[in-house]
Amino acid sequence: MKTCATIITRSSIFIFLLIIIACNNTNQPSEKTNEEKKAKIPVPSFNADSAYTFVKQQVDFGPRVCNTPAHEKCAGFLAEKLRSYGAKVAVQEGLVAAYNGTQLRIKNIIASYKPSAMSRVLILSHWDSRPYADHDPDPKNHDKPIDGANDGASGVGVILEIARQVSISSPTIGVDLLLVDAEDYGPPQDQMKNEDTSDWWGLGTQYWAKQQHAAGYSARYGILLDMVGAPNATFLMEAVSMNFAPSVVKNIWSAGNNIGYSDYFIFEQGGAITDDHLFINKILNLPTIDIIHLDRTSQTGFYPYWHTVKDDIQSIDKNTLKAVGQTLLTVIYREQ
Ligand code: AHN
Ligand code: ZN
Repeated sequence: MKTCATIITRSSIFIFLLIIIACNNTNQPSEKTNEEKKAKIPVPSFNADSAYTFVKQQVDFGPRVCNTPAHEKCAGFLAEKLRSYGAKVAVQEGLVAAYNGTQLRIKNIIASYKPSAMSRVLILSHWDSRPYADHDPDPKNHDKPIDGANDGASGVGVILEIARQVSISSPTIGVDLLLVDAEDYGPPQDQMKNEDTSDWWGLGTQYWAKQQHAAGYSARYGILLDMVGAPNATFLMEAVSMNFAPSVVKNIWSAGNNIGYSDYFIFEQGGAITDDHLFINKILNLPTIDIIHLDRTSQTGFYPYWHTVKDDIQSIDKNTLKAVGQTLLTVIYREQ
């Protein structure tokens, strides 16, 4: 027989449960469902073998130093490849003065997907290679050009594989892939030592930032890839990126960690680097970050073969290309 007390207890438990359900439906869980929805968006699998082939194809032209036939041929290869993956491709040609007065014929190559979409993301890397191995342990190599398998070709290889993936299945947002020229024509190590030489780097990016390929260009944010192919690379949270676009850095580092690449994307602040992203932030005001291999234990602060003749195809590791490429695809495809 039910007593009055049991009825009261039962109904109060019922009401209590209703309150809990009601609360659950209003507060944070709606955010949670958004996150959950995002996590269910399928992300294509980045093919590191394909990216590696793209790195090798660039290196096989020889050093892509401005004003050389290898540079000219590689530009044609890159533009053609991007066109073959269905992008709208623009080649921006220009003449810029190097630190030593040399006039450099530059080509910035821009591949756009969904060019009329308002919501876009910009991914960039430099495609030229440095004319001097000025950090080589052997001084006889200091005036030799480098292959730049890691310094240049690795970022471009990742970008070409992203183009291939986007051509197969389209993400919601528009994507611009920008291959900038003449990043690495800065003065050799022992010249102009006591001057600020920042503006002699990133010449192609400076050119593009002052006049984009499309009038009124804008994007939500930009991601620069620099030296993303060495074995066991460590990507510290570079200081210029943290200054101009901290939330973009944190979002990408979280995405990388969530899918298992915590050995690469390290939640530690690194130093400030004069790199292409600096000019895009300063000139265009477009929040842009740098995924760059920073190594606290090496002499230069970069990967050990930086600006040496050993920056060749042998120094490229597919695992690093995969970590960076898969993280980027995750970020791009989950952007709504
Ligand atoms: C300077 O050494 C001033 N900046 C490094 C940017 C760079 C060179 N990235 C690749 N090569
Ligand atoms: Zn370099």
